[in-house]
Amino acid sequence: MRNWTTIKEFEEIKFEYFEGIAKITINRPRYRNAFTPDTIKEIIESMVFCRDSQDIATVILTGEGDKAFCSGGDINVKQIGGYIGKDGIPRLNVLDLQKMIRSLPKPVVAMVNGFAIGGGHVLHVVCDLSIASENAIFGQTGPKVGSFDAGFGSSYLARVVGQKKAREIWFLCKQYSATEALELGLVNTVVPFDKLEDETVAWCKQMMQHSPLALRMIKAGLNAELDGQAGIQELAGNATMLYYMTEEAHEGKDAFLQKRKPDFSKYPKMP
Ligand code: S0N
Repeated sequence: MRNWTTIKEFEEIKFEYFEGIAKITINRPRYRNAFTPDTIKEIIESMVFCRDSQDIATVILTGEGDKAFCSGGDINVKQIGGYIGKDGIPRLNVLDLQKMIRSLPKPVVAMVNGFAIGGGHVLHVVCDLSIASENAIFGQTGPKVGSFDAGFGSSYLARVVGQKKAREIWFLCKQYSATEALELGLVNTVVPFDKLEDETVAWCKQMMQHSPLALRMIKAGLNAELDGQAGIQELAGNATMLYYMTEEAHEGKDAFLQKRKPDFSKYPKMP
């Protein structure tokens, strides 16, 4: 057992830390870890913290218990126009979270400990890596229960498993075992439930031996290929960050502040 320390107390999630790894656990096992708008708000707040923290290199997303990773939106609070949280406003803020997971400049690993269904399935799909326990079950239910995710939940899924399988997953609303998910390339590996956290932490630790900037740029590049202007913006933002680390960029800033003409002639023009 690892000694996870609580980063912040929340009502619907756990947010914990261990040796460079943040773990976000959806903590609603009574509802198979279905999310409400408030669950999502708490995860987004935690993700912002992970993004800013110098101590956090990788993030694990999981669900409490041995039954479910996440069973999607909490159908009890689904109303006309979206899901209702404490503020009474209907929303689909899980879409904000999907974008955030994809653009977080650190690896996000789904530790799939049971059912990953509906919007919960989409959450694992948008994570960088998925590590599943043998009892994990995967599937979309939208067309059966009156919802659908035609965004990342369909288009990115198709990039992962191919167009035919993505259509099968959505049109037939079948459930897939962990072994089937592995064969589909939907998850990276499958381990016994009692090894799930060990394996996930081992993968995180292996990534943490590598250059965080290299991982960040690879993630941005893989996103950019799929995400159009938004993907280019993300990749370009990383390039700008790197440029800001150069003397050449400082010369422009210094010249402006010193009220002189910048001298960029000394900087290399790489082939
Ligand atoms: C997960 C399933 C397969 C587990 O089955 P199992 O083990 O037999 O347990 P159950 O007895 O069914 O469940 C135990 C208790 O948990 C409650 N519960 C389970 N899932 C939910 C849920 N999603 N919401 C609320 N409660 C849930 C059960 O009701 C039960 O309670 P009690 O004990 O009181 O009977 C099985 O539970 C299952 O199939 N669940 C439903 C899964 C589902 O259909 N989820 C999809 C919901 N929709 C989305 O996720 C939409 C995604 C989304 O947010 C979105 C994104 C982009 C664009 C649009 C949308 C959109 O919302 O439309």
